[in-house]
Amino acid sequence: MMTKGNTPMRLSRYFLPVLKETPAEAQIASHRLMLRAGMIKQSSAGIYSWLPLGFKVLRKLENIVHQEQIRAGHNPMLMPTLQSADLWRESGRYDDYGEEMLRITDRHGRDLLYGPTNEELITDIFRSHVGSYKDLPLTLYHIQWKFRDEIRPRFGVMRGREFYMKDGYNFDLTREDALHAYNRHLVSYLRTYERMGLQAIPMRAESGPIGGDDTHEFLVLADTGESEVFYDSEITDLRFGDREIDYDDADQCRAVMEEFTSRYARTDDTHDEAVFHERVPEERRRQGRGIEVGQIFYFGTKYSEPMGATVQDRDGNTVPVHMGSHGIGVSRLVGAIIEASHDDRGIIWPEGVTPFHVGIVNLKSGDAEADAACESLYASLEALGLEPLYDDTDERAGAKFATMDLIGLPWRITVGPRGLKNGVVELTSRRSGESEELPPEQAIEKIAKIYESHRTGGVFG
Ligand code: P5A
Repeated sequence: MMTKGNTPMRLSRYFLPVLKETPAEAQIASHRLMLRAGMIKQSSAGIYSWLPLGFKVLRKLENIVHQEQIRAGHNPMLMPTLQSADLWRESGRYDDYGEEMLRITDRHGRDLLYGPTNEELITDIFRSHVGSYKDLPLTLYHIQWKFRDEIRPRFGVMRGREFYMKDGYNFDLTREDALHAYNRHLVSYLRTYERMGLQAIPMRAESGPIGGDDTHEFLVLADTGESEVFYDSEITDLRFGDREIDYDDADQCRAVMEEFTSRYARTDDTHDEAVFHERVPEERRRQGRGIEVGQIFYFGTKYSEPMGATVQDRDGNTVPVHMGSHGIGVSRLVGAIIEASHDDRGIIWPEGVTPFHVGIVNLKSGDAEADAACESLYASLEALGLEPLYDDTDERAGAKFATMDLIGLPWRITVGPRGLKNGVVELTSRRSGESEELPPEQAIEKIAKIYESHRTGGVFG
């Protein structure tokens, strides 16, 4: 079992500044709950500090993204946040991008910008090092902070100005190869979101400032989503599940892409009421809202041509490479998961992304037997590579339960003198609210079993 990077924690040592009051500025559940659970603190409009609990979830998501990217054969790397304006002048986007781009001048009077995306920077790296079709196909990606000076940052991390994005870029010899890369990304994204406990539906969308005609956005259905969506209800029955896929096999990737995109599903930018009515029977027509958690693009030679990113093909001709880019809104996903999974009492983390696997509540801190039982549970869980959060404080039981419910750990073990007399602790599911009494060893076994299929290990683990 994987133990790398695990951090179990005692609440008495943890920085978890939960709020009793509901912050007035927060309009949607995820924003309210992230503030109340002490996950983030706004530093200025659309810019947040990630406090320990929020940071831990962000890292879990990042880890899943890395693992699924690497599984698909993509190369992890890291590019800077600040970029030279000159590169963007080469592609023509420096002027086109508009006021969303934060422009900076350094002490020598050179124009820089805080990257809103990295098509230019990666194309520059590619053209400096790659010259032959033999080095293709190639996909490079990183997970890095981005800045977009959104006119109306809102809903906490959902529409931030500074936000964390996984952005990947594929380089291929032909349009056909690049479409394989597109489909490969679509498949790997389906897997990625499902591991996070989410259903994200690929929908036809507009490409905006990134460019190209082929693009899908991935949307999580939620009433508070910013995008209006129209879809065939059949699409919500599709699951990627645990099927094995060979990402190098273009036919396999295409088949999955077709399965998940053949039914009508569009955002309002591309919605066509006539086509909707023609293709979808009335009882299956749905209109709703969604949160955009990712987008994939194929834009051909839009950047490679003006920037001279070329390779020699098999016949010795110099040709511009075909490219696409693919983004996952990692910080937005924290909010999207909460929007999709919470109740009146707080967050309910899916097992795949929970900051701690299980909470241990000591009903009588200071009682020698209760303390010893909790310590033993804590040590056993840690030895199994799991991350418990142990509430060892001397708060009242009610307050301890309220905090556990608010921060949303999927499982809680409650330990008290009365139960211990009978040799049992209580195991409670946050989602169903159901509890069962069982001996501590059995509670541990059960928790270990639940998490067997949700092991994320360390970064790249
Ligand atoms: C694809 C990667 C791009 O930028 N270039 C590189 C392409 N696509 S995108 O759709 O514009 O952004 C990718 C994802 O980033 C998230 N996102 C945001 N998250 C929080 N706050 C924002 N202001 C914000 N803007 C974009 C979205 O999830 C989007 O799908």
